[in-house]
Amino acid sequence: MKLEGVELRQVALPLVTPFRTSLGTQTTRNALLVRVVTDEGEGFGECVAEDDPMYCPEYLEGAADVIRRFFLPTLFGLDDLDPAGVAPALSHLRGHPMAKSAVEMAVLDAWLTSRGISLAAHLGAVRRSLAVGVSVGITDTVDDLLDIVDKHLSAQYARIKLKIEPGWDIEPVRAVRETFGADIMLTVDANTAYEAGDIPHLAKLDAYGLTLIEQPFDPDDLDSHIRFAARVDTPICLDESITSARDAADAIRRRACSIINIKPGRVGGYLEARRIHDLARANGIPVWCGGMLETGLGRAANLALAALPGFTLPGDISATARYYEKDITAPFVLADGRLSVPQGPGLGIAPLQSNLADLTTATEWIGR
Ligand code: OSB
Ligand code: MG
Repeated sequence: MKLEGVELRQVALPLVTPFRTSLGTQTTRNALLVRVVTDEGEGFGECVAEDDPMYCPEYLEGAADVIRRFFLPTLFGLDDLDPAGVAPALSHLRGHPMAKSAVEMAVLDAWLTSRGISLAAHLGAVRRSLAVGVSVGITDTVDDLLDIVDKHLSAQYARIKLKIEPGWDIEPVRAVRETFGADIMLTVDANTAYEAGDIPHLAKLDAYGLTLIEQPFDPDDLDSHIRFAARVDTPICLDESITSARDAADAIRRRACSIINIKPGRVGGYLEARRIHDLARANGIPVWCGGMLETGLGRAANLALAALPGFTLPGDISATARYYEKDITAPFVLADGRLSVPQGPGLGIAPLQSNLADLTTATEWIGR
């Protein structure tokens, strides 16, 4: 396959409700779409970097810049482009996993579509529908939180994840557990908001039967995760700390986590995500698919990945209505608490042209 040109498209999707985490409050999802045009057809990728480098060092404008300035000149020079060749071709360029993932995703979509193969089948999916979870932001009051959790449980989400930060941790967890009972699957995500000195406080979470505690400490502070994991019964899950299969192997070996959140963007692509899945599975470590408030394109690809056998916990892959009134694709709708895994060639879903036009804020064509 030969790359003929790439369209970089910025889209802006207003969120149905602001999403507050320990990192800040978000009201609009700005995303970067990558459309590759090849001699065998087209494909779409989504870059999950955010406006600001707070969750990770990447940010949207930087991702667009590194793609146009460094990735594309390299890829235009290849005579035979295939999905497995994207990461090796870009490996001399350090970092920027979310930008790399978006380009690899677009090449996967184009290549698989021209061969009539779904991303799910290509990755090794074993399920056609998945129970999914929902990530609940920090609210002004515990009563507001209970109302939101109640609504999500009524919609049959299989797992509730509460965002926590210092001052919003034990109390909301206790209230949700007391109100909705021992049977709901409940987790928390701190997005690195704590320090080693908080371990005695965080250990109180052990009383609430959480399925996991996600990323309490800095991405590079494996040591505190190791100490915390040794002190509590609740499994520790890493998100921000894991940026490659090598990181995952290291964290597992050092017992910094017993569960891994896999986000393809964070680890440089769906193929590296599958390698982490394979490694975790070989080590008896459950994985689940994290989310970055994806548009329908990223959601379709995440569903394909999360249908692999080692994804034994519900992912942060919620129905479209939890995020957006209008998405760039047809909406994903929960049925009995489950989402269907797209089965068509490539991503199995394409943008709705009129929605895409309405939500686009900028486009740029880069020819070979
Ligand atoms: O830490 O998992 C996270 C969203 C943006 C950045 C980081 C995270 C999240 C979420 C939302 O928790 C997951 C989703 O529903 O897309
Ligand atoms: Mg997280």
